[in-house]
Amino acid sequence: MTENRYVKAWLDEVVALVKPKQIVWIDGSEEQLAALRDEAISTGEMEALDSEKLPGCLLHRTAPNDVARVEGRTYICTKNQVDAGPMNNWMETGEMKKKLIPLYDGVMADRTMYIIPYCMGPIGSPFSKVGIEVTDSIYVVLNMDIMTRIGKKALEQLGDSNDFVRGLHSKANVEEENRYIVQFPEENSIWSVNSAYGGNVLLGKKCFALRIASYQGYKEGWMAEHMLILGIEAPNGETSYITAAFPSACGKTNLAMLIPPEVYAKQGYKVWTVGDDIAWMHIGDDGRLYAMNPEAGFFGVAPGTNQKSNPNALATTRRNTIFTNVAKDVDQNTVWWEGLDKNPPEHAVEWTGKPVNGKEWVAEGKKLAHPNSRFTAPAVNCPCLSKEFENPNGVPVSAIVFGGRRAKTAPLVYQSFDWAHGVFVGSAMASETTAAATGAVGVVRRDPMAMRPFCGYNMGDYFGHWLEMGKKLGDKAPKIFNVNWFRTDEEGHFIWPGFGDNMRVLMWILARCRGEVDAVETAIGYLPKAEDINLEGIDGVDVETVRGLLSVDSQLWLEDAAGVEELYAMFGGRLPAELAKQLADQKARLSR
Ligand code: GTP
Ligand code: SPV
Ligand code: MN
Repeated sequence: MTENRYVKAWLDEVVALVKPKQIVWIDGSEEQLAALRDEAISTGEMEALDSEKLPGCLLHRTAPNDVARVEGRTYICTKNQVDAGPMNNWMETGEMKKKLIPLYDGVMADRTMYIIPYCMGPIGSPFSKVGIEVTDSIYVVLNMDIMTRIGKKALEQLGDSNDFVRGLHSKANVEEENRYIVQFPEENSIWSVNSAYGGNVLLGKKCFALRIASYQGYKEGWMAEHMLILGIEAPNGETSYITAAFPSACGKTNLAMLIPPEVYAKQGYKVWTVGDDIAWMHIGDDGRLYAMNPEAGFFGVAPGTNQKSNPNALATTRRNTIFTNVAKDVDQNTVWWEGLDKNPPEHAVEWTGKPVNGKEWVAEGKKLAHPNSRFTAPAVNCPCLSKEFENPNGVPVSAIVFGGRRAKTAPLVYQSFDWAHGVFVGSAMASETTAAATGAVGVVRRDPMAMRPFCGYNMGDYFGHWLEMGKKLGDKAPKIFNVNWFRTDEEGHFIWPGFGDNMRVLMWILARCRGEVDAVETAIGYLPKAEDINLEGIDGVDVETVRGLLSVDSQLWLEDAAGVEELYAMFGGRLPAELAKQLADQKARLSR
C-alpha cells in the first residue's frame, strides 16, 4: 500500500520477527472495517448490541487481569538512564530488546498481522504526525479507527518521509508476568506485548501522543500534554479556549463536555469540546499558544456517566461505539454501568462475562461494570464538538488549568502569580490514585502536570521545557490556574457539586484572564473573593460554603511543600534552579 522505503524496511524486520500467517493492510475503507466487525462478532471477540438503541455499537471484555494501564511494566528505554529520568522505569535500549525479542518471535505464526497507518491530528495539518501500528488484535484495529485517522490518508500524509512512529503490538497470550509497554523515544518506536487493553495497546494514544510526542516536543519546541481542550462561547459569539490537565479519571472528559448551568445558558453562553485527553500545543505565528487535539475519538470512563452528569458523553456513545468491560443488559441487548441509573438490569452479564442477577449483585455491593470500564466513541458523535476540531492550527489558549483529587489541601481554584510560578504549581500537583491504572486506589501521589505516567523523558528536563516555552511566549502566555473539585466534608462527601457547575469556576478564570475581576493575594497565589463565584441557581452551596472551599491551611501547605521538596530531590542537577527558587519562595510566604 506504500512505496515508502523506511516503512517497507521496518515492516520487513517486523515480519521476520513475528512470522505472521497472513498480513492485512488497513486501508480505512468502510467495507474492510465492516468485515472485521463481522469477523470479531463471529468469533465472539465482540458482541453486537441492539441495532436500534445502540446502532453500530459493540461490547468487548478483556481478560480480567488486563483492565487498565500497567505503570509498573511501562518503560522508557534510552541509551542512558538519566535521559529517562527518575519517574520512569528504565532499561537500556539494547537490553530491553534482548528481553522482548523472544516474546515476539513467531508470535503471529497462526495469526493475521494487521498494519494500521494512522495520523495523530487532522490530515493536512503541519503539526500532525503519523504512526504505523502492527497488531494481531481486531479490537485494536477497530478502536484505532475511532481514536485516530487511519488508512491510506495517513500514508499520504507521511509521503516518503522517515518521520513516523513504529508501533509493534502483540496481545501474545495476555500473560501478566510478560506484559511490557515500552517506548524507545530515541528511535521513535513502541513495543507493547501481552496486553489487549486501551492505553496499553492503542499505541497512538498514551504511548505516542504523550510519551513519544512529549520527547519530540522537547526536541522541536512544542508541547504534548495530558489535557482537555474546551471553548466557552460568549453571547457576543467570541470563544475563549481553556486547556486543563487532570490525572487519569479525574474529570477531563466531564469538564470538556460540560453543560452550562441555567444562569449562563439563558444568557447565551455555550461550551464546545475540542479534546478530552490530549493536547498538542505550538506557538502560533501571532506568538500565542495554540492547542490541537491529536485524537479523533474519546476513550472515556463509563462509570458515573449519565444523563445528568454528562449528557453529551452519553449521547456520543449512542452509535458506532465500542464498550469495554461494562455490564450487559441481556433483555435489552444494551449496556449498563454503575452510575448510569439506579436501575441495574436483572438479567445482566457482569464485566467478566458471568450471567448474574444484576439487582442482587449490586445490592450485595459488587460491581457489574469494571471501575475502569470505558467507551470508545467517535468525536463526530459529540453534540458539543467544536467547529474548530479539525482546524489544522488548533485553537488559541487563554488559560491553562491544573487540578487533581485532593480531599483537603487545594482550594476550589487559585491563579499562579506568573508563568514560572504556574510551572511550579503544575510540578507540585498531587492527586489520589484512580482505577485508570492497576494498583491501589485513593492514595495521594505526586503527579506533576498529570504527566507522571506519560512523560517520555527526564521530568526535570520537562519542567525546564515548560519554563522555556513561557519565556518564548512572554506576555502572550496563557494564565495558569489550579482547581480542585474534590474537597470533602467530615463524612467524606464532595462539598462542591462539580460537573456543569464547574463552569462557574471557569467563568472566574476567564474574567481573570481579561483582567475583569479582582483577587486576593495569598501565599499560594491569587484566590477569588467568595462572592465572585457566581452561585445563581446552584443547589446546596452558599457563599459560606465557597469561603470554606477557598480556605488555605498554611500547615497543610507546608507539609505539602515537604512532599514537593522530596520530589524535587529526585531530579538532582536536572531540576531547573527556577523551580527550587519557586519552592523556597512559597515556603517563605507560607511561614510568614
Ligand atoms: P482519563 O480518561 O482516565 O484520562 O480520565 P478523565 O480525566 O477524562 O476523567 P473523567 O472525566 O472520565 O472522570 C472520571 C471520574 O471522575 C468519573 O467517575 C466522574 O464521574 C468523576 N468526575 C468528573 N468530574 C467530576 C466533578 O466535577 N466532581 C466530582 N465529584 N466527580 C467528577
Ligand atoms: C488514562 O488512563 O489517562 C486514560 C485511559 O486516558 S488509557 O488510554 O487507558 O490510558
Ligand atoms: Mn487520560
